[in-house]
Amino acid sequence: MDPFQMAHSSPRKKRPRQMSASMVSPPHDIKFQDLVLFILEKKMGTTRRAFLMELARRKGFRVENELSESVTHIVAENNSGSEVLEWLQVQNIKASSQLELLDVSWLIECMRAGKPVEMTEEHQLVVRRDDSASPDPGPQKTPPLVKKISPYACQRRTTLNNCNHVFTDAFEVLAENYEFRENESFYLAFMRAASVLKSLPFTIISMKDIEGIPCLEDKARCVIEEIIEDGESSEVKTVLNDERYQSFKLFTSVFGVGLKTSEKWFRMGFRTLSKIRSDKTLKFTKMQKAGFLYYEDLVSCVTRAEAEAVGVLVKEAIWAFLPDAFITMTGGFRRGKKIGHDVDFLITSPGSTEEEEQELLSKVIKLWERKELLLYYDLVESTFEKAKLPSRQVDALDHFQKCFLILKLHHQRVESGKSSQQEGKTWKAIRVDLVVCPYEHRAFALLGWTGSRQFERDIRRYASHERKMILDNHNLYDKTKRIFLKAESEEEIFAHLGLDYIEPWERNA
Ligand code: DCT
Ligand code: MG
Repeated sequence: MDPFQMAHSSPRKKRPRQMSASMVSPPHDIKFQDLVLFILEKKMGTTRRAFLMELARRKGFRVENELSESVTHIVAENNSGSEVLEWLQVQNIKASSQLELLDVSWLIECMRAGKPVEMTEEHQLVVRRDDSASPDPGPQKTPPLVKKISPYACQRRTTLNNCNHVFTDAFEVLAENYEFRENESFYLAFMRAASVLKSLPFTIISMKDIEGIPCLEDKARCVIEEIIEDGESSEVKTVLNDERYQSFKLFTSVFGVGLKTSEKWFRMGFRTLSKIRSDKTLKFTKMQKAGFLYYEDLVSCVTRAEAEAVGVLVKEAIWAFLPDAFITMTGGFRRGKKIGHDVDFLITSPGSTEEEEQELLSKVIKLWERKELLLYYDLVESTFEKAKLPSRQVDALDHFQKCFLILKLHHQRVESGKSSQQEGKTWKAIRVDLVVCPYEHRAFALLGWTGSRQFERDIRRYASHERKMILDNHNLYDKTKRIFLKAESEEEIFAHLGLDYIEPWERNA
C-alpha cells in the first residue's frame, strides 16, 4: 500500500495557532541597509506575517515590528493601494512619496533572489481615485520554475545552500522517527521529500511554490502547508516530545548502538545513558564500550580543521608503507561540509600487489598502536559477516577491506587550535573510516563513499530503473549488454549512465 495514501486518510489535525520556538528570531545581520520593511498584518494574518518577517530577516532584510517613520517599504497581501493608504491614515502616519507600497509578490521574489529585486508596476500598489473599499487583490504570481525537477537526486544539483531548512529539518525528524519505528517506506518518502527541497534555488513561501515538484506526497505537503500557515508542524512537535523518539535518538548517538539495542534498552525501561552505563547486568560490545568511553568527544562533531589534521596522520601512516597510494578524504567533507560525524578516507595504490594491499591496514594499526594513537579499531577483511554496523545499512556495504577506528587526535596537531575541550585533556577522540580499494575500482569506490546517502540511493535506483544497469561501489554492470563498464573517473561513470556530471559539492542531496 502507498504509505501516503494510508496516512492521508486521517485528516490533518489543526493545533491552536501559536508561534513556534523557531519564530523567536535570533538577531540577524542586516545586509540591505537602505530598505526598511514593514509587513502589513491586515488580511495576511499573524502567523503568515511572522513567517515572512522571520524569513526576510534571515535573508538580511531589515524588518520592523512596528510602523515607524523609518519604514521605506510597506508590504501587503490582498490589499489595494487605497486600502493600505486608508490603514496608514488611521495609524496617523502620512505616506510620503518615498514610501513604497508593495504587494507581497515583490517580497516573495526578493526572498527567492536573496536580495532586493526591482519593483515593477505589477508589484506597486496603486492608489486610484475611484478605488472604493472593494478589495483589489494584488498580482499573485507563481514562481517561474525554469526546469522540470527530476525525481532522482543524481539529476539535481544540491549544494549545502539549503533555502528550505524549516521544511527539510521537519522532514528529517519525521523520517528519523519512521526509521526508529522501522517503517522503511515512510522513512524513504520523507528523506526523498527533504532531498528534493534541498535542491530548490528558492525558499518555499506558499503552496503554489511546490506545484509540480516531485517526491512530495500528500503527507509531506500537509507538513509544508502547516509550517507555512502556523510556523511549525504539529506532527514534528509530537515526535520531538515522544519518549520513544527521544530515547532512540539518545541511545543511537552512542557509537555501536543501533536500532536493535535501542529497542531492547527502551523496552527494559531505560531512558538515560547514565542509567545504562552504570547498569551491572547489561553486556556491551567492544564497540559500545568505546562508544561510552569517548562519548563526549564523539557526539561533538568533527570540524574541518580536525578532519585535515586526521588526514595528515593518515597520509603519514599510509605512505610509510605504500608511498604511491592515493588518499582521498571522502564522505561529507568531500562534499564541502564544514562538520561531520567522522572522517572517511579512500586509499588506493596503482603499483601495489594484492598482498601489499591486504597487509596495509593491519600495518597502519600496529603503527598507531605503538604511537598510542589508537583508541578503538575494527578491521573488516570481508564485509559479509560484519554487516551489522549501526550506521551502515546493507545498501552501502562493499567488499573492500576497511577499518572503523577511533583515533586520538592531539590538539596541537589541529591547525586552528583546540575547540571546546575538557579541562586538562590534550586530545580528542575522532571516528575515522579507512577503505582500501583495488586501483581499477577506485572511481566506483570514490563515487560510493562520497555520498550523500540519498544521492547514492538515487543514482543506484536511477541506474537500475532507467538504464537497466547495476551500480555499486565496485562496478557498473550493463544488464542488456551483459558487460561490466570500465571507468577511470567519476565523470566516466556519469557518462555511462547518461547523466550530466554532478560535482561532489552538488551531491548534498
Ligand atoms: N554511505 C552510503 N550509505 C550508507 C552509509 C554510507 O552510501 N548507508 C556512503 C555515503 C557517504 C559515505 O558512505 C560516508 O558515510 P558517512 O560518514 O556515514 O556519511 P557522511 O556523508 O560522511 O556524513 P557525516 O558528515 O555525518 O560523516
Ligand atoms: Mg562521514
